[in-house]
Amino acid sequence: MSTPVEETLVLVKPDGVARQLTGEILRRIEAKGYVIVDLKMVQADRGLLEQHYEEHQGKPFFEPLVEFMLSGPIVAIRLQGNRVIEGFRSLAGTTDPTTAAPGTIRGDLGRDWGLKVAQNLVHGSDSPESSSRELALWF
Ligand code: DAT
Ligand code: MG
Repeated sequence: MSTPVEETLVLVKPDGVARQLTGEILRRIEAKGYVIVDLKMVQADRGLLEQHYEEHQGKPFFEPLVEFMLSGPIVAIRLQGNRVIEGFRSLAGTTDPTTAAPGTIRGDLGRDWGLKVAQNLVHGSDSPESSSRELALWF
């Protein structure tokens, strides 16, 4: 059985850019064999972030999340490969960086800084519907 080629949106969040981990994160993505189709550095605005995180509106971490994402530049990546949506989520690790598995981006490079929002270095789309929606927002 063959699997379709997919695209996903990856973001290196402001903590990843500020900590100069963009190269390390791209290295892991490329070492896995996924193809970087497009890439840019962006300073997001509130409107973009509110749309990007619309599923989280009303949650207690929503406003700190938007403020964090506004705090510095973000590297946005259009990534392509077979099953890349779940594959990148697996590379990234689970949301909480303290307990994300070692070997993952969040597990190896992230930690809890005692802030109101999980600063977990990367975003990856969670479904084909999300990836289409998010790629249209960012690219
Ligand atoms: P993911 O980024 O793993 O898809 P998510 O979509 O549930 O996670 O949440 C989006 C971001 O919001 C997440 O990367 C970090 C932050 N976040 C999520 N749940 C949180 C919580 N309980 N406390 C603080 N920040 C949280
Ligand atoms: Mg998510």
